[in-house]
Amino acid sequence: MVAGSDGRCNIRTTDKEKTPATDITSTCYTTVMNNMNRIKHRIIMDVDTGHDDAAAIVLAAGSPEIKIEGIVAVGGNQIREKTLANTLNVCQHIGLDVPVFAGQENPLVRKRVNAGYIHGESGLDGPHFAPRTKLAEKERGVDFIIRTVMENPGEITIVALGPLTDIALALILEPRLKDAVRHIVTMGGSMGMGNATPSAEFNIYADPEAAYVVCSSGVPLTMFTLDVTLQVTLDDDMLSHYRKMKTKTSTMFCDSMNAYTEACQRHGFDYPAMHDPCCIAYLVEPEIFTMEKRKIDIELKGELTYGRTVMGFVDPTAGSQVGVTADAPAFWRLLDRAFTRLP
Ligand SMILES: [Ca+2]
Repeated sequence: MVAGSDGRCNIRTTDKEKTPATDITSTCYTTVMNNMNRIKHRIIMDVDTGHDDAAAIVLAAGSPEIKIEGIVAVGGNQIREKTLANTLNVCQHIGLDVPVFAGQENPLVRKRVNAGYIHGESGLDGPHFAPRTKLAEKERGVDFIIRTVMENPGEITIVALGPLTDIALALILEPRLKDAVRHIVTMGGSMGMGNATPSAEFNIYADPEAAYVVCSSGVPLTMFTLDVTLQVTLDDDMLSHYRKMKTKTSTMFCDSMNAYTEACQRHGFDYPAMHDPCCIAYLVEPEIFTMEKRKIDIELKGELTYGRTVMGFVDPTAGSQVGVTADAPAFWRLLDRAFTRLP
């Protein structure tokens, strides 16, 4: 069990871990108190679920250092309607009772693109989900982000795992957000080759103008680019290790990763990288990564370089930092722990 959006014991008890009715109150109280003492970060996740987004939700839900205030689904890997459905499915499947909101459907300026060629027709091909009963909240995702951050100044970290459309729009609609948000941690960009184009990584390429708004806003920003996320890749041994766990969550992960692996191999990669979960792992255990302070600029005009992240020289005074190296075994240990805490 883990605590949810309001600190209540709101992971559903599964068949695997049934608790006698008389013990539920004291067990929940103890669990909640233990979790509240360990919480290091209150986060809003902005996702375009997505295979690696799903893994990031699992890692966050299974990490006692993290309290998820809510999840916003933005258009990205697939259209918003699908990323929202995938997010709701994942939350329902792992019993994560946090509010889920619809983010923006379209990028700020550019024509919409998606990554169905990797994540499939649904955006999360592979796992099978029970009929969905979990519903999205009525409040618009961007309004939820603004409201939650402004009501909790200095407390909320935004973990942005898709195109930065929602985050940019929130900063435009409420400029005070930049001083009220604790931190923005995002997966995106590349210092070397891109993956959507030779120059640009997908999340940035899918909404470069939004990335420009965020990176030029002066907000405390940490970016995990392909250079570091590609250091944490799945392989057959890891997949076999998780397949043996035979839990509801690990089975979803393995079914998802099988489809993701096949798609990656069709596009010239041996194994899929744990791109998005790196952001969660960093919050839980920052020592897993080495970082460099660098200014981050976004190329908006280049015909061949549209959406490229241009990193400045290492500069201890820069307001942003980028991941450089990852300790992959330490990452997998965190994911292992998450699986043991989920159904
Ligand atoms: Ca993503």
